[in-house]
Amino acid sequence: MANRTVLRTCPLCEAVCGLQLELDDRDRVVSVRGDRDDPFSRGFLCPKGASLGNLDADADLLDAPLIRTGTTWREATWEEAFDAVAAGLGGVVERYGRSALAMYAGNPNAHTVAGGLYLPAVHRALGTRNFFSASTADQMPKHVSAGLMFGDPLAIPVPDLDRTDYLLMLGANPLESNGSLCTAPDFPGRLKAIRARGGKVVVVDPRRTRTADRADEHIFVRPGTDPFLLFAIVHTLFAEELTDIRVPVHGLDELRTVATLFDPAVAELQTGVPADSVVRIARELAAAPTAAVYARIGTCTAEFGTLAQWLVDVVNVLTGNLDRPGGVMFATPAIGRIRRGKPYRTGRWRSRVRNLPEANGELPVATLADEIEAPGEGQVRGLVTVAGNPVLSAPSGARIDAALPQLDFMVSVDRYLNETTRHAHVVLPPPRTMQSPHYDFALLGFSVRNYARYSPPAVASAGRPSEAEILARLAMIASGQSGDPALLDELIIGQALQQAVGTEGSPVQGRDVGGLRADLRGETGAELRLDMMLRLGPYGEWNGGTLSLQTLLDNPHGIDLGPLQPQLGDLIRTESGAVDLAPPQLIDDVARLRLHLANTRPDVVLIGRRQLRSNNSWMHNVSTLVGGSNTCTLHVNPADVDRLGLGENAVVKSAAGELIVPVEPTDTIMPGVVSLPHGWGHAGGAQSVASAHAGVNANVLTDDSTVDVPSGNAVFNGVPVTVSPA
Ligand SMILES: Nc1nc2c(c(=O)[nH]1)N[C@H]1C(S)=C(S)[C@@H](COP(=O)(O)OP(=O)(O)OC[C@H]3O[C@@H](n4cnc5c(=O)[nH]c(N)nc54)[C@H](O)[C@@H]3O)O[C@H]1N2
Ligand SMILES: Nc1nc2c(c(=O)[nH]1)N[C@H]1C(S)=C(S)[C@@H](COP(=O)(O)OP(=O)(O)OC[C@H]3O[C@@H](n4cnc5c(=O)[nH]c(N)nc54)[C@H](O)[C@@H]3O)O[C@H]1N2
Ligand code: SF4
Ligand SMILES: [Mo]
Repeated sequence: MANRTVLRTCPLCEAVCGLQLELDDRDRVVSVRGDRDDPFSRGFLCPKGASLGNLDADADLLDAPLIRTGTTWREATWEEAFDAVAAGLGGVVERYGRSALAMYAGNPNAHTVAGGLYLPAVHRALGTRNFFSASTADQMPKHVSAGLMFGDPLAIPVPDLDRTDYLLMLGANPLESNGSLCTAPDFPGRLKAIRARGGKVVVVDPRRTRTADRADEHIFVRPGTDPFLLFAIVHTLFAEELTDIRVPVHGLDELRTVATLFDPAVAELQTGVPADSVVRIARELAAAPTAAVYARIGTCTAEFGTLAQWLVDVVNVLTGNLDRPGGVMFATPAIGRIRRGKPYRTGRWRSRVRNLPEANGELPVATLADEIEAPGEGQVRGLVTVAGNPVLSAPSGARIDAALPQLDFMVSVDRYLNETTRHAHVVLPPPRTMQSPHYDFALLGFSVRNYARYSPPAVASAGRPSEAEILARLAMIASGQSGDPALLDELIIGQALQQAVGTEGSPVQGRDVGGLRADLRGETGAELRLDMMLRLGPYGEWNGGTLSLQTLLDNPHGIDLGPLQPQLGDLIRTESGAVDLAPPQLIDDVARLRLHLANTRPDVVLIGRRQLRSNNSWMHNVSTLVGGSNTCTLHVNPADVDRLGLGENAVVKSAAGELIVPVEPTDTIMPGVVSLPHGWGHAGGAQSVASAHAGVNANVLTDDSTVDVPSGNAVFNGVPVTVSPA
């Protein structure tokens, strides 16, 4: 048989590039290219996408479920494994009740069909409030800020990259990360295009990154101090009467009052950015025909993460750039948004041990170890993890590593035995990437152009359940049901259609549920559900449009759905019906920021960084990706190397832990700041290549006792440390 060509979306990062792969007669990937006919990515490909074949062929990927007794693992049949899960979870519930169960959902759930469609069912079926995810080690401050300002935690505006005249970027390095909460394949090319059309790009980062090298201007900022910089921009816009508000707002006077406290001189002291630069940037933002402020992980995983995200959108509103072409805009994904009726709130319940508020139905991962360790009613005894590695990715990771063995039962859905899943009693491995379907339920809601693309599985996974089926089985087990997991899909479809026909203004209002169900096409429950969601969505066949699953199957290169459209009026869900510029919760948190003014500055602070050929903790087992610049080293400014007398290795100590790390002197990092990438520290030896490039776990140093208060998000940047020669 000859080789065949397969088109699919790359599932490895938020850029959602279209790929064209060649498979041999044994279904092995022999080449990967960017899909030139994808209207969104137009052939763009990065080294990770190019290695998708190697990743898919990794010999250390699990092919069968594993069951552990003591320190011994054995392969099991799927029925045995599900029985062991039923006994394990059931035992915990019987002995301690459902409040002793917890779940941790990791980052790849944002990329998988199973994560998008079946994770909520598992969560509901577990019947516990102990839900944790990578979101509180990542973007929870954005959700809380969007929830409080716009009334909808998913209404996160993205910079309109292709039309903006001025981009101010803080704490993002898309030349390595390829972008986040801003789905934009070929982010580097889109940045270049801004400058080519006469626009300006300004990067604010404690490191002179590859992104900064491509910008018009780079500004060093002290880690964790972005809110002071942004506040000073707000201050200047008011003081110089440069505001140009074009959307309905609430709380303007209160905002103006708090902003008087934070002038550019205060910002200079805190951030290290000269006051005249701050003033100039405020003027440039106001003068640009269109401008967008975009801030990402460097500003989210910080002590004042939510304040930073709020101030970013405050600046976007004050300069007239919210919901306007060339400014920051909201995507209109093909799968319509779920409109929430009630105004957004956090703290509807609190964590048992530290009394931390819930946000978006989640508790902070920074308190996961507390909940497992602290005895008493509600102590976590049973844990389900899906696509996550909190031992390497959560703050105080070493504490989690020590806490997990105390659980009565743990089950992990993961392709690898790694630092976290090695503590499980049962591991349920989903099929490989090429055997899985792909649709970006989450990421296309944060896209710089409206777009849709579906990839059915390219290779059959005979004899093993899809990840959707694994999660559906878990949901049924957790709710004490048995039978065919397809029943779960029918139940969900039935409920969704029932709701749609009963909703005023719905495109199918008053229609017959049975008739609608009969229209749906798909080979699996997941496909049927996708078909339904596409048909109901804003471009859907049931909504006067053309989209259904079949349309996407007929257009395997993806479908361009046009540039972003203004839509704030339809989207806003605040009580006032206007953008809330001064949510009480955030104004309260400004008091915490003011207290910070009195703190003495630590001698050295730690930040993170991302590496182009890496992906959090799980791509270090691909030999074509590791090595070279992709190694775990501590970036230190040469002045600090001299001052601290550092040699080849350094001892780095924080309140949480201590590491010995190889030193890499570089003037790309500010003096007084050191940077260590996360996701390294491979232990346990189950992954052969990763073990040979182990590195150290940066999250031994990060401290789970500090969180961003409004969101509960972890703090990875600006961690006080001491650095000395090893
Ligand atoms: N110090 C520091 N720590 C950080 C960060 C930082 O900047 N600095 N960044 C944080 C951020 S932004 C994030 S998102 C988190 C990530 O935190 P996590 O999501 O906990 O960690 P990952 O390393 O992404 O782990 C993903 C896991 O999913 C598995 N996996 C991959 N694909 C699939 C799949 O299709 N199905 C299933 N079931 N499993 C799969 C992998 O084998 C791996 O075990 O880390 C956070 N931690
Ligand atoms: N190659 C690769 N791509 C990835 C990932 C990966 O691990 N590797 N992870 C994916 C995930 S889960 C995510 S969330 C995204 C994240 O995508 P990005 O947000 O672009 O992440 P980073 O590349 O870590 O860039 C963050 C930048 O913030 C800077 N920084 C640190 N502290 C501060 C601060 O206090 N203030 C300011 N202004 N800047 C600061 C850092 O120096 C760094 O350059 O990337 C995704 N893409
Ligand atoms: S940029 Fe992201 S989506 Fe595109 S090929 Fe690379 S890893 Fe895949
Ligand atoms: Mo992330």
